[in-house]
Amino acid sequence: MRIAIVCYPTFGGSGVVATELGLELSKRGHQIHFITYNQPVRLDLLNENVHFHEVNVPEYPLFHYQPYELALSSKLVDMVKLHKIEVLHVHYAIPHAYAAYMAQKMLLEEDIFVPIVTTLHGTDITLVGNHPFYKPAVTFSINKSNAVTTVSQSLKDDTLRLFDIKQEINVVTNFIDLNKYEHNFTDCQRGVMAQDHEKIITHISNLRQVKRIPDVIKIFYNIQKEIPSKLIMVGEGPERKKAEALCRELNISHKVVFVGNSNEIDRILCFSDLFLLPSETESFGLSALEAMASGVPVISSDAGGIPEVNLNGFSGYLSPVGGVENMSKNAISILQNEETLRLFKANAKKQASNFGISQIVPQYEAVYQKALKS
Ligand code: GMT
Repeated sequence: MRIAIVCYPTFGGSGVVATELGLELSKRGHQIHFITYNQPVRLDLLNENVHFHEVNVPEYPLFHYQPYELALSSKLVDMVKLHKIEVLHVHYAIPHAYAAYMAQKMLLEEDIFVPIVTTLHGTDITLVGNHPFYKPAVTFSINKSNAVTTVSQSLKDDTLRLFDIKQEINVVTNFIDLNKYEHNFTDCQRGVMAQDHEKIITHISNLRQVKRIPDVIKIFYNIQKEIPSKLIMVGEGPERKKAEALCRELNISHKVVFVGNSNEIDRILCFSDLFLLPSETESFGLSALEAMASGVPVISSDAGGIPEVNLNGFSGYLSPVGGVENMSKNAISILQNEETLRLFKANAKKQASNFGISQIVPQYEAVYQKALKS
């Protein structure tokens, strides 16, 4: 099949999922065309099955906001005609589903039909898309898609609760290439981050408010009082400065390393002992799955789709949002006993194996086939 994938090319989970999906589809013989404003961050390898087309938005001083949707729609029309694209798969509804609908309409004028598959990722529904300024357009473009998927059951429930949806919604969960996270815990160069007797705690996100970054710092503050440890903060975002200030206030700056955005998540997770994800809302929690695939147990909130990924008392622990004391206690209970830690690490890996890429990608292929018949 010739498939166009539209996504955000940044470090966010939706772009990562879209990129990994495209690469796996290409290995299965499909022709994949990424259409976005930059080459996706995890797309380092273009080959005869993987292509990248950049959406350019020319600057014009009249515009206070540059019309990205317009440029994207036009690009989609051109690419569908040039490469005989059979399916448009858009990740994150805003504004991709809307732009795809316009492209579909323009192509129909020339008797070309290309179905739209929209994958909802989370904040396009729970935070941004739900805003009254966007809601009518988001509802419209979801309903006009030929197939709709969500990355968890929880996100499907939220979509049906918050929007007037006439479309069937298929749950196709996020996934992971388990091979990328196969490593030996004794060979991870953990010495670069901590001394032998110290445990390594990790948090990875875009450091936005929804991730409750101050909770991450406070949980670590409680942990390090009981267990010699270091905290690695991966990612960039608006909460970073506040987090650094909180570390100074709590006098733990020397134990916390902010590494910024990284393309070496697998290396960092390789030497991590525990992952923290206390988010306010989370449709899935891809970073938690990446941690688990590396054999890192997860201390998280029970928000949104996280309980579908992290199993309480097995791969880690779940607590109510804001339950810093509870999360700290659970973290310490895992870290303070080597045998318990080993068990949780093994369980985390086992739980992650339910989300292997080869189990999930055929589900998208089935959705494409269905959309083609619509
Ligand atoms: O978490 C973010 O703020 C980034 C956002 C995105 O669109 O990239 O992540 C969302 O999609 C990910 C991939 O499907 C999910 O794993 C995240 O849980 C989801 N984030 C939220 O729902 C807050």
